[in-house]
Amino acid sequence: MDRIYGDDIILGTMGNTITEKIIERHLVSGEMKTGAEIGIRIDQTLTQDATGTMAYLEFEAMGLGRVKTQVSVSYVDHNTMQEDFRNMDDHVYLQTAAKKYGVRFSRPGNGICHQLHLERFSIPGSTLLGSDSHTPTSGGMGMLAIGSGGLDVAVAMGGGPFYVAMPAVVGVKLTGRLKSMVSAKDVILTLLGRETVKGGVGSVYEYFGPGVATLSIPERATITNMGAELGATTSIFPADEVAREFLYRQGRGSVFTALSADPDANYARVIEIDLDAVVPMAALPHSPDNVKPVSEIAGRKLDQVAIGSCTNSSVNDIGIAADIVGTGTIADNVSCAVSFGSRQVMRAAAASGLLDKLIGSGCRVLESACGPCIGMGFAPKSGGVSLRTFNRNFKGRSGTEDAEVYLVSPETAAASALRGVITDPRDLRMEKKDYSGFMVPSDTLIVEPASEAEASSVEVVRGPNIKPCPVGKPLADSLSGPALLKLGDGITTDHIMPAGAKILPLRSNVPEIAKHAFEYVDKSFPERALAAGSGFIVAGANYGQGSSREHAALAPMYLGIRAVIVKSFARIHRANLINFGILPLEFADPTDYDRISQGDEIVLASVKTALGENTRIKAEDRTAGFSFVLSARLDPRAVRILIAGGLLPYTREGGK
Ligand code: MIC
Ligand code: SF4
Repeated sequence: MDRIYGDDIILGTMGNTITEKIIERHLVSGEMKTGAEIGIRIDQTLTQDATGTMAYLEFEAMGLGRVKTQVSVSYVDHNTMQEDFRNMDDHVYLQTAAKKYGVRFSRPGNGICHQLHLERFSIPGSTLLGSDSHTPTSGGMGMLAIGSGGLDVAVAMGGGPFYVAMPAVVGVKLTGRLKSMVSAKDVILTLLGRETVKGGVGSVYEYFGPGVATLSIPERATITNMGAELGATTSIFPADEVAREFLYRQGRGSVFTALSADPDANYARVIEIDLDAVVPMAALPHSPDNVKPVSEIAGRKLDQVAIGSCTNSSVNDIGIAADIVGTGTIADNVSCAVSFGSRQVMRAAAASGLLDKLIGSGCRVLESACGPCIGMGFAPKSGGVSLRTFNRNFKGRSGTEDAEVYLVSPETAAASALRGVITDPRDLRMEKKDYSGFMVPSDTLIVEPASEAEASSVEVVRGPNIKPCPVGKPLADSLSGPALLKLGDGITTDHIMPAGAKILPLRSNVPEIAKHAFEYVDKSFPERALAAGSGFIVAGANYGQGSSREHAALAPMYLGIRAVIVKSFARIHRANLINFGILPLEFADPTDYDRISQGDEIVLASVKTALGENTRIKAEDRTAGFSFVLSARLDPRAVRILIAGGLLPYTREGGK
């Protein structure tokens, strides 16, 4: 056991950060040297429906049997539309697989995985691995909570370690207290403005200082949730009296462990944020780091407001929004929708009168699920301006390609919905009330797994839309083919493998979903890739930022992509490429990127030998007639996985 119940504190050697203390207690392999690969034991896992079907198919394909973690939960929250049999088939597969393999199952309608996990399962000092990039939400409760691809979660469910580069720990010192109508969302937007969407790659953001105690657990979780947009490995807060009180109210006081960094903890660098000085902020289209104070964009007309998502759907987020819109009615030019993070929040809203305020003001009340955040309905009109309390505003993610999506706090969203134009909520001169006392914990929609003895009689039900996970081919010594796409900087997983109401139902069917790869970038890509039989993607910096969806690696693999050649990668996507046998390569000299054109014939001769020796890889552009050097930065285990054709065949062959 890694956790100590009651009032004990987690001790480590002196001078340690919280991150180091938790890693030290979970270290299975490697040395805790920044950048070096470490293997850590995982106490808890979470999956959601859009990544979960593949994760359980992979768990089955590796023959792992029953889960070996302390807690594993399978949530259904992303696709709850059930517009035809496919979606419900996924849910039935997930429910029966959970029952058989020892996983708790959170039924559709129960809420969003991250909000639910924070409420019902988070434990300070434990490790959590989730097949969703916003898994760090539980870092608000002092967990080391990391997002990854489904295959890594499948391995962790089977008791295997999770491998990751030992992060640099960046200290974020909070002082002061947030002013009225300024919120935790404004804190993380401020940080994103400073650090950018790639500023956190290879780092954990660890919060400390006197300002921490002024923030509630859901406020801390808003900050750790959207820390994913920094590209960080995760973000974490101490576990203090505020955490104890939250767990106590959730009926889980016994799992509390106090957790803080040593006074002489060593951070790689320290950022200071004076909460008194934070002002309402907005991320402008089309990137979460494109931030400006709301006061600078006030007055812009809008069409839509959406309140909810795993970033901002706690009872106090909904509370302030309802209190604001409840003072009047939603402006005629605005359609305003609200989704609650969990059924617990929804019931608290009903019991406290907040729901009545929302309905009375003209809000549209949606199910407790991801909903509009992942383009499942509520798409804006053509060129529409939408204000959302969400965490991502990548082009097209809302379901409308030319929509202008702004990310804001619930305060700013509600004030703007009321006035019909972007509004600085401080103009309303209101105070936030605390509705957390209305929360009554309930696990009615959580189904317990079968006992080990009963598990053998549980049949896993697979509908016709559920196809096996494709398996990669062992690495050939030489790779050749055309540069099928040449893309710029900041390509997101929403570009590579879009989501939304049309494509999400295909998550359990790789041959079908692959037809939509790069759909909004270049519709002809899947056909050209299949015709070429083998090829490459060339791109700029921070390739693969955003989601943990392994479909962004699986679909290109299925279409014959053998290597992705870029200036730099986002962490989770790079790991997913390795897991599916696609070489993640970086230009040794980034100016070589400019010399390659889409369609050029690229050859990587003796790549397998080069990888084995972990040397740099020589490449040739036969069309333009020049040679260039690529660097792979792979540790020995990743090399073995790539040579085997991916983590599935590697694990099957007994690789560790
Ligand atoms: C997202 O917010 O992009 C998602 C949808 O939750 C993804 C997971 C997925 O694509 O299923 C994520 O954040 O990892
Ligand atoms: Fe769901 Fe949106 Fe959160 Fe992703 S970011 S888990 S789609 S609510």
